[in-house]
This record gives sequence, C-alpha cells and structure tokens, in this order.
Amino acid sequence: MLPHAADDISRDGKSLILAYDHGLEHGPVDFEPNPDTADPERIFELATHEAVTSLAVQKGLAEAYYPDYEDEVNLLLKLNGTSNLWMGEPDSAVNCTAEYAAELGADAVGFTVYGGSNHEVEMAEEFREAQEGARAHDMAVVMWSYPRGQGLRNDGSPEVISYGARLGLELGADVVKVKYPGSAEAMGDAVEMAGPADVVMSGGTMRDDKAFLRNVSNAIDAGATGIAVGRNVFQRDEPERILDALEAVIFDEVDPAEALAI
Ligand code: FBP
Repeated sequence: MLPHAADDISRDGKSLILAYDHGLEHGPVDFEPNPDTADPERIFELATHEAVTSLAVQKGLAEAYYPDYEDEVNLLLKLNGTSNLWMGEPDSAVNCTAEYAAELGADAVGFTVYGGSNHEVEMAEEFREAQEGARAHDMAVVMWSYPRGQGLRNDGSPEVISYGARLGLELGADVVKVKYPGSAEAMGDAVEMAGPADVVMSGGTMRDDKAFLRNVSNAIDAGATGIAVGRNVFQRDEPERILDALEAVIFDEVDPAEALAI
C-alpha cells in the first residue's frame, strides 16, 4: 500500500492543524481577545502541544520562527493568502512556491481555492502548480476549499460545502478543509464526496466550549479526520485547556462533556 500523503501531518490518521494565518487574512483584530497571541512565538510554543499535528503559517512567520521549532512542530506552509484590506471578488495572492516551502522545511503546503469566485479558473491553475510542486517534494497538500463569490447565494449550504470537498479530491488535495456544514449528516455527505481525501472542519469564529466541541465530535463521528482551527483556540484565555479537550475528542473520541472535565 502507498504511504498516506498526509501521514507527516497526522497522528493515527487524525489531525489537528493549528491555523495562524489570521494576521494576514483578518488583521490584528483577531488578536484582540487574547493580545499575547499577536506574538508568533506564543503560537509556535502552543503548537508544541501534543494535540497539534501541524502549524499552518505564511512564509514570513516560517522564515522568522520555524528554525527554532523544526524539531518539535510540523510545518504546513500556506502558499497563498490575502488581507482583509482588499475588497473585491474572492481571490488570494500566491505568496510562496512549493519549492521554497520545501526549502523552509515544510511537511505540507496549504492553498486556498475559492470555487465559484470569478477568479476560480486562475486559482485552480495556481493550485495545479502548487500541488505538482508539493508532489515533487513529498509534501502533503491541504486545500482550504471555501466556495464563495457573487455567483453563490449561500456558501454555507451543505450542498456547496460537499461540492467544495469534492473539488479538493478532483484537484488532487490530500486533505480538504471545509466549513462545518451544520450537522453530522451533512458532514458525512462532504466526507463521502471527498473519497480518499481527508476532510477536516474549519474552526470558525469563537463559540462556547460545549457547542464548539459538540460540532467537532459530530464531524469526527461523520468521518472527518480532524480540524484546522485558529480563533477557537488562540482567542480563548486558556488555549492549552481547549487543546487538551480537542485532543480527547479527536484522537480518543471522548464525549465532549467528558473531555471538558479532563
Ligand atoms: P479559524 O479556525 O479561526 O476559522 O481559522 C481557519 C481559517 O481557515 C484560517 O486559516 C483563515 O485565516 C481563516 O479561517 C479564514 O476565514 P474566512 O475566510 O472565513 O474569514
């Protein structure tokens, strides 16, 4: 059997991607609930938590901080990304090549594709280059598959999310990151559409512990292999505590209520 491409960024087939590209995507506002988290060092430290199977960052943070963490953290280098300062039809600038990601020591690359955007065609072509570059360097490919754009009335509908999951499989992603579609059943459909590609749910905006862990648990029950999460971890007063609970829910399939008591 061929080795699973995402093995380097997973544990027992499950994964917890700590996402920290928010400084680019949303700006400093995301650090306000927990100001210490504006310091990337705090997040690289957090990524050494046992629950975290990779840390997703942009090139600049990898260059500045990864050399000190390469023995303890798996690097998922995000190759594209765009700030919130810019307005228009969803698009994302390619900021890094797969070759340079490999040079920086990345285990995997991440790439956003906004299916349905007026820029979908160029984004798919850019993804092709990133995906083939990653294959040449034995790095796993994680697609942030976020269908959105003026042609999509409801980008959070289960049908659109399933289509996003399928898009990841069709274009050659090993892991497809999708928004949580609202129920275990809908997540199960997305997982089915992704076939052999892993599906991870996106963390989203801050929710209370119980509601958040319940969604994660539903996603795992539905066949998702984990989560890619930023704000729901680093915006909390005690990020380590929610990582402990996520570890129990994702890797040990502990009930959310019990996981919170750990
Ligand atoms: P969160 O868990 O904070 O939602 O992070 C996941 C993520 O995909 C980040 O990698 C990215 O910065 C952000 O969400 C983009 O969110 P959106 O495009 O929905 O504003």
